[in-house]
Amino acid sequence: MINLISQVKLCVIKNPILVSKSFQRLCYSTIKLTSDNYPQVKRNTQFKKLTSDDLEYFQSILSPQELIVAKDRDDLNFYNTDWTHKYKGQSNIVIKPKSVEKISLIMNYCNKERIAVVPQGGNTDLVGGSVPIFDELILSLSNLNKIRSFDELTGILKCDAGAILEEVDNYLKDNGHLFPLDLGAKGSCQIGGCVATNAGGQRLIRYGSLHGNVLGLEVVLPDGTIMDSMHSLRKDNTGYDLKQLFIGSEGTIGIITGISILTPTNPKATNVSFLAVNDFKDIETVFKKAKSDLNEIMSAFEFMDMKSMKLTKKHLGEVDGTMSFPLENDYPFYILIETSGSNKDHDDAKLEKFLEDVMGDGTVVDGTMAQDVSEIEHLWKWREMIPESCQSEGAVYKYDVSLPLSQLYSLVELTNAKVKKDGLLYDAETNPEGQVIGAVGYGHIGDGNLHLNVATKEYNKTIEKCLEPYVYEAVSDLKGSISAEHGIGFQKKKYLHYSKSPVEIKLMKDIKNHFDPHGVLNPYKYV
Ligand code: FAD
Ligand code: 2HG
Ligand code: ZN
Repeated sequence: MINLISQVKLCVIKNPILVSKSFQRLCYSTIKLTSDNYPQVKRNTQFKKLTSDDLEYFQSILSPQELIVAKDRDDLNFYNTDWTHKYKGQSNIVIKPKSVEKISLIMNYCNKERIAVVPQGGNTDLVGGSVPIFDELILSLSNLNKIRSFDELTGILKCDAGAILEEVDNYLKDNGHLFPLDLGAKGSCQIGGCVATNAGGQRLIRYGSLHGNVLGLEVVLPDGTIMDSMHSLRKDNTGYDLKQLFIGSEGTIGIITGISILTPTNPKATNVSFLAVNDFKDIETVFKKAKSDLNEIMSAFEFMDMKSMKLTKKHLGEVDGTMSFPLENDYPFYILIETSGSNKDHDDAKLEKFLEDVMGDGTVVDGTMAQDVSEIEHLWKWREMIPESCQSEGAVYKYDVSLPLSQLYSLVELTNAKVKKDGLLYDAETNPEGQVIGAVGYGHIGDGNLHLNVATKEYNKTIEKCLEPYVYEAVSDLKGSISAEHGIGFQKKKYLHYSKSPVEIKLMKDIKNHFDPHGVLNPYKYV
C-alpha cells in the first residue's frame, strides 16, 4: 500500500507553544462603563445600594479570603470587566464563598434585602453576561473548586461548579477519561460557567451537548434554597427534568454549585489534520465525506477562513515569533479535522484513505498532519487562538450563530459588504480612517455553528449601529439562531425575538419570575 500521508505536504512544526490560559489584557482604564455606553438601560431603583450593615453581615459569615471590598475604583477591574473589554460594571464587592451553605446564606440575605447579584465563573463569557452592569454584587465561584468524586466504571464525575475545565480534564485523563467538552478558554473557564452557558465547543460533534451529558446539578435558588439533584442516573423519568432549566440559564434563575456529569473514556489514538480548500463549497464536500468515511472516529470538524488565519498569524507572530503556520501558502479556507478512536492502526488507515481521496480528486489542495502530541497541540492552537487574535487590533464584535450549512459563510460576505457600504472598512489607500479591519468567519462546521467576528480598532456606536440589528435580521432571514453557543447575556437581550416567538419569550419570563420573583439574579440580561 502506498503511504498516502507522504502525499500530503508535511510541515516541520518548530517549538510548539501552549497557550491554554485565557488572554488577559491589562489596559482597563480606556474601557468605557456599560452604563455610559448604554444610557437607555437604567439601574433598577428597587435594588438596594450596599450599606455598612450589609458589609457587616457578609463579614460575619465570610473569612477575609472570601470577601474583596474595593478600596480603589480599579481594584475590581478584573471582575467588573468582560473578556472582550466591551462591558464594564461598577461593583465594589466580590464574594467568593468556600461552601454551598455560605452561598445559600448570602442568597437568602440578598434576596430579602433586594441586593442584585451576578454569579461569576472564569469570566470568559462573550456576551456580557458575567459582569455587573451597575453595582451588582459579584458572587465568584472560584473558591468552590473541588472534585467531589469520580467513578471509573461508570465515568460519572461529580465536582464543584468552580473547578477549572482544564484541571478537571487533566484529572480525568489521569483516570483514563476526558471531559465531554473542550474549548479555547479551558484554562480559565469553570465547569459551572460552562453549564450555565450550555457551552458547545469542539467536541460537541462527538459527545453531544451538556443537555445530554449532565446527569444532575446542585443549585442554590435565589431565595437561598439548596436544590440537591446530584444524581448519577443515566435514566430517570420521574417527572420534569428540572436540571435542564439551569443548563444555559446564564445565572438568571439559580447558582449552580455542583455538577454530576457523564464522561467518556479517553480515546487511545488521536489524529489531527489541517487542510486547505479553495471554496466554501469544498468544505461541505469534505464534511459530507468525513461524516461517511471517518464516521465514528471523527471528533472535531472546524473551519477557518483566510482572514481569520491572517489575523492569527499576525497576533501569534507578535506574541511568539516561533509559531510557524502549518502550511506554506495562503488559501481561502482551512479545515481542521480531529479523529479519536481506540485503535491507532485502524484510525490511521481510515484517515489515510480519506486524505488520499479528498486530495486525489482536488477538493483539498494542501494539508498537513500532526505526527505527535505536541504537533496536535500546535495545529489546534491555530484554531483556538482566533478569538484572541480577532481583538488584537483593538476591539471585536462577536456573533455566534447557527445557520443552515449551505448558507453559513454568506453571513460573513454580507457583513463585509455592509461595513464597506457604510464606509467603515479600513483600507490603507482608499479609506485609512476606516475603523473596521474586517469580518472573519470560523467555527464548528459539524454543528452548523459560525463564529462571525468583526475585528475593529475600537468599540463605537457607528460600528455597532452598522452591525446591529443587521446581523440578527440576516440570521433570522436565513432561519438561523442568533446564539449557537455563547448565549444571550447583555448583548442579545433586546434581540431575543429574532430567534424566539412571543409565546416562547413570555414562557421564559414566567420561568424567570417563578424562580426569582424579585429579579435579584443577574439583572438587565437574558430575558
Ligand atoms: P463566566 O464567563 O464567568 O459566566 C458565564 C455566564 O454564566 C454568566 O452569565 C454568569 O453569570 C453565569 N455563571 C457562571 N458561573 C455560574 C454558576 N456557577 N452558576 C450560575 N451561573 C453562572 N463557548 C462555547 O460555547 N464554545 C466555545 O468553543 C467557546 N470558546 C471560547 C473561547 C474563548 C477564548 C473564550 C474567551 C470564550 C469561549 N467560549 C466558548 C465562551 C464560553 O461561554 C465560556 O468560555 C464558558 O462557557 C464560560 O465559563 P466561565 O466559567 O468563564 O463563566
Ligand atoms: C470558539 O469556538 C469560541 O473559538 C469563541 O466559541 C468564538 O470568539 C468567538 O467568537
Ligand atoms: Zn465556538
